[in-house]
Amino acid sequence: DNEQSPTATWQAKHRELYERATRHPFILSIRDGTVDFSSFKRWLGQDYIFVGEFVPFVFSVLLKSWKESEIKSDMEIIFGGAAALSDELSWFKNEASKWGVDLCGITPFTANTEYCRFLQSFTTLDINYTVAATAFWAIETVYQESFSFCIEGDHKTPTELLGTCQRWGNSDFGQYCKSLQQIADRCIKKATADVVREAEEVFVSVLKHEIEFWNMSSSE
Ligand code: HMH
Repeated sequence: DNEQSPTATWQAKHRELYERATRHPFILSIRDGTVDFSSFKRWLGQDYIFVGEFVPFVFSVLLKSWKESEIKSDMEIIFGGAAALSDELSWFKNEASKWGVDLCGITPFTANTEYCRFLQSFTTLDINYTVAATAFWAIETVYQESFSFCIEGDHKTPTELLGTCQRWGNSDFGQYCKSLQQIADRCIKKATADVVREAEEVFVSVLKHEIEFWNMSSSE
């Protein structure tokens, strides 16, 4: 119900953009088994760089929740996400060695650099908790919705990629994204009109960055 969830309203309002981010041709190609493994390897290397920048972003959201949230469980949920990133970086290193991707030799593409700059703007500028929590929820949810689609129903996802899809597509990660959505919704409902507008803009920006990130991965 839209009154209950401002973020769900935005997902519906920006449906077209949302679908382009969560049902991108790259994701569809994984699901139907036609994915080009060199595209997958490109995505892997680029996402490793992204996650390196995502770490300080998530810790900045954690810090904002500690300063600005009166709900203790927010910090616990965000800290859970922050703590999981250590494991995630190890996963990338392990996956890269399996695929013969040299993580030291990777240069970020423009779409990645721009997305990372966007993340950095949250740590350097005075962006409030509501807006940052909205961005955090959106970033995680695009991956969750994309990769869960590759492992549900009648998929033909290559066996070699199932682990990757499971990483973000599993139901625990789905539950974690729902918790982030509840945090964002609660903050948005209490926010001023200006902050609500800013949060919606940030949601749209995340979708655009995610689309560009997939484009970069799938094109040669
Ligand atoms: C580009 N978006 C991108 N990379 C990720 N790893 C996530 C979202 C989810 O953490």
